[in-house]
Amino acid sequence: MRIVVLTGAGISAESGLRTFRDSGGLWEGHDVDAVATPEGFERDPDLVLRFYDDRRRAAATADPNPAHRALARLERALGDDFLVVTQNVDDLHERAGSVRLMHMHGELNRALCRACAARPEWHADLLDRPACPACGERTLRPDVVWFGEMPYGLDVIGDAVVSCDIFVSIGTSGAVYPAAGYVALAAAYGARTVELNLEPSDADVPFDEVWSGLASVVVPRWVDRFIVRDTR
Ligand code: BJW
Repeated sequence: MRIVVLTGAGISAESGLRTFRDSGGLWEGHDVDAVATPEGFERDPDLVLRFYDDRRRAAATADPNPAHRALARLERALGDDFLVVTQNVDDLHERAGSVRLMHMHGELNRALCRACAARPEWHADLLDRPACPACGERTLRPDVVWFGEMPYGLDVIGDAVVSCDIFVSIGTSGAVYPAAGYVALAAAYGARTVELNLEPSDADVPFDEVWSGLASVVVPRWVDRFIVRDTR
């Protein structure tokens, strides 16, 4: 049985990281065009670098919650038949123990060099324009995928989505493509589709099964269906 899990900001909300579109969300006070487009970066790089430096620091002090840990537990049980595709740029899945993981919208803990396209691991601020470790140019930006840019790993993700038996969407509003289209794709290829969210999202097609509630509560409950005994 193959399972693909798509996660969004809602899974990290109870770790203290704000979501994008909920009331009080991250982009209140920040125009999306200003901080999440290449054009916004060209217009005001300091604003964008400061925005991501702040978020990198916030993510570093956050801890994985029971939802992240439950998915890592399920991966240990299913091995290669399990894949987490996250839209999140934090590293809470890997710190919970997930290994089979795709960061389709990039990672806060990587930089992207606009001169040589290197993608070094990066944990420090970018605002002071550090040099790229590969080419020496001071042309680093956050390695995150902004609107109008191509997400990472689409071939691998697409293959996994069309061949899974169960597709699960956790804590995402279904407002951003191509991720938002995966539920329809999985359903078209015969997968059972499941949504775990605080409230039903805006999906293209109805899910077969909907579990409403906090991720920290419903994700471990859903995972426990598949695991007989794992005390780690
Ligand atoms: C809880 C909870 C709790 C709260 N427990 N739940 C049609 C097809 C293809 C593309 C497009 C299209 N139409 C438009 C496009 C272009 C565009 C797009 O989608 N625009 C929309 C505005 C319509 N997409 C793109 O530009 C993408 N690139 C692209 O399309 O390339 C060409 C291409 C074409 C065809 C095929 C393939 C490629 C790139 C998108 C990049 C998005 N980047 C961002 C920023 C990343 C860096 C950063 O983090 O700053 O990614 S935008 C932002 O939204 C971020 C997120 O990953 C993403 C999704 O947000 P998410 O995770 O869903 O968060 P929220 O806040 O929206 O929802 C939170 C949810 O949690 C809610 O449902 C709550 O209920 C729930 N929740 N607390 C459980 N405790």
